[in-house]
Formats: sequence, structure tokens, C-alpha cells
Amino acid sequence: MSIQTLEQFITEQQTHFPQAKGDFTKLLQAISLAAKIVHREVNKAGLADILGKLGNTNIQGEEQQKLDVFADHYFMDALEKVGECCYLASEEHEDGINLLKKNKYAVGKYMVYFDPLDGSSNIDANVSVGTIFSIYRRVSSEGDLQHIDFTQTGRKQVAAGYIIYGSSTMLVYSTGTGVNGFTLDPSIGEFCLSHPELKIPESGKTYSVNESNYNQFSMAIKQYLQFCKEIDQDTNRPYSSRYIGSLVADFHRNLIQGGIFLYPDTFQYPNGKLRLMYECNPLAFIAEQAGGKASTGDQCILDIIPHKLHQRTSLIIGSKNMVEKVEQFILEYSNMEHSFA
Ligand code: AHM
Ligand code: MG
Repeated sequence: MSIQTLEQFITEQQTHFPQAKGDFTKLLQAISLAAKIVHREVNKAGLADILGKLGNTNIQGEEQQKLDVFADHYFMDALEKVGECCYLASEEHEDGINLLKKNKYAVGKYMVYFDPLDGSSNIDANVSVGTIFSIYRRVSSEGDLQHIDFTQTGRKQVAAGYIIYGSSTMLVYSTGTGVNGFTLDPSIGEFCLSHPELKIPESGKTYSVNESNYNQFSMAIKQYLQFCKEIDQDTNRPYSSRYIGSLVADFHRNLIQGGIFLYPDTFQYPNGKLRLMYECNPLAFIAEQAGGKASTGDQCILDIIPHKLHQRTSLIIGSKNMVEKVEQFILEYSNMEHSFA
């Protein structure tokens, strides 16, 4: 039996692009290094007494957990030191970090947005958490970063991925030519190719939503949720309801088994709860590359023009047929509203 490590895989991919200088390879290696460190910390969390809250709140007004701070530090550090990035932005910092102005290490052309530890409110309960990352190339050619660098849509991502710290730790990523998944073998400290050319089933039988928000959802979403519960053998309904409350874990399950995840607008979050730049865009990129779909309900996530770093959006993501069904409900309700107007 032969294994292929992430490093070997990246090097092999690079040989298909003789003009590539290896910058991107180094960037992915930095992400993989930080992921291994966070894996180590997540796994010894109870032992090292680093579980629990730090007592600070981050810029979104949410309590920061200790491991959030660790993960943010390790990813920032690895990405800054690798010398291939010009801009880093994390969920945990109000402003992105312009490395061109910092002048500490070498800089490169990549802009990286990341959520260092998504689902961190679950840490104390030993539930899976994850890191999500999104990589762009700056479009301005020289000098300081420009408006056009920050307003690239998700389609312009050169790569995106996530790490899930679950029953095993996996790194899943895409550079726009399909999706590959690697499982960490802790005994050799390497991510090994375990899920080549991942494809999400076109339909699934799982829906994933925080249904306690039901009364805050639009009529279209309420009707879709009723549809999920209806009994219909031909379409495998009722679907099963599964909600972990860790986006990476919910997304990953649906990627492997088929299914849909929804975090629509609510009264509390009128523009959705999840963040475009480092939660929705990277997962939308992975979903599309795996043959799935990601939508706000009436627009592809990857077509949204960003206007601020911590922008939120509603998110409907997963198996293509299931996402399109929700879009159909939304369109029908919007047509009905127009005809009554
Ligand atoms: P976080 O980035 O602060 O961890 O919040 C994002 C998380 C997602 O992982 C998850 O899908 C969602 O928030 C759960 O929200 P809720 O508790 O409202 O269902
Ligand atoms: Mg998050």
C-alpha cells in the first residue's frame, strides 16, 4: 500500500505548472503546519487546562475561547513568516493586517482570510471544530493594496479549504481543479491523501439548520422546512435533521454524505449570521468544486461583491438539487409577493 502525503501531492500538482515558482506550495505548507499545531492543542486541551473562556470578547462581541486565541496566533504566525502573503485577515481581528506596512518578514502576492477556530463555542463539549481559509492573489500590481484587491468576489479565490478537528483531523482544499481531502496521521505527523477528487452527492437526505430560529425565518424557508419533513418515499422524505452547530462539521458531513445546510436571515441577523470572507466564500468554493452549490437564496455566494471584512450573508449550501429546491421556494414566494403588491 502506498500513501501520498500532502507535501508530495502539492509538489506533484506543481509539476503540471512549470511556470509555478513554488510560492503557493510554501503557503499551503504554512497552513498545514499551523493546522498540525492546532490539532495538537485541540487534542490536549483538557490536559493542558486550556479549555474554557478567556474572558475577552472579540470584535463581533462574542466571547473568545482560549483555543480561538491559540489558533489565531499560530495561523497568523505561520502565514506571516512564510513570506508569501501581503494581507492577512482573521475573524478574531477587527482589521486585516497589511504586511506591506509591517515590514517585518518578506511579503508576497497572496491575501489570506481565515476563521482560525470556527464553532469554538462547542469546544468545552468536545465537539468538532474547524479552521476555514480563503486565498486570493492581489490584483494591483505594485505599491500598496488597492480597493480592487479587497473587492474581489469569491470566484476569484485561487484556493480555499478547511481543517476539521474531529474524530480524526482532516484538511480539505481546492485550487479550482476539484477537491481533495487529507487525513492527519498523527504517528508520522503528515496529512495523507484519503479522499481524492471529492464529489458531493447531487441529493442527500439530511437537512441542517438551527430550527429554534423557525419563527424568525421567511415564509419560503418555513415552507421548505415543512417540505423536508413531509413523507414521500420517492424523494426519500422525510429528510433527517442533523445540526452540530459547527459549520465546518455540518458542511463536511454533507459534503461526504449529501445534504443541505441553511443559515438564513433571522430577526436577530437580518443579513445572515455567517461571515462572507472567511466562512461562506471558502466553503462555497469547495462546494462548487465538488459539484454542489452555495446560494444566498437568490444569488450565488461566489458572486457577492464584498464591501467589508466582517460582512455577513445568509447561506444555503450543499447538494446541488437540494439548494436549487430552496431557491425555487424563494422564487415562488417572491413572485407571489409581487403579484399581491
Ligand atoms: P463562530 O465563528 O463564532 O464559531 O460562529 C459560527 C458558528 C458556525 O460554526 C455555526 O454554523 C453557527 O455559528 C451556529 O450558530 P447558532 O448557534 O446560531 O446556530
Ligand atoms: Mg466562525
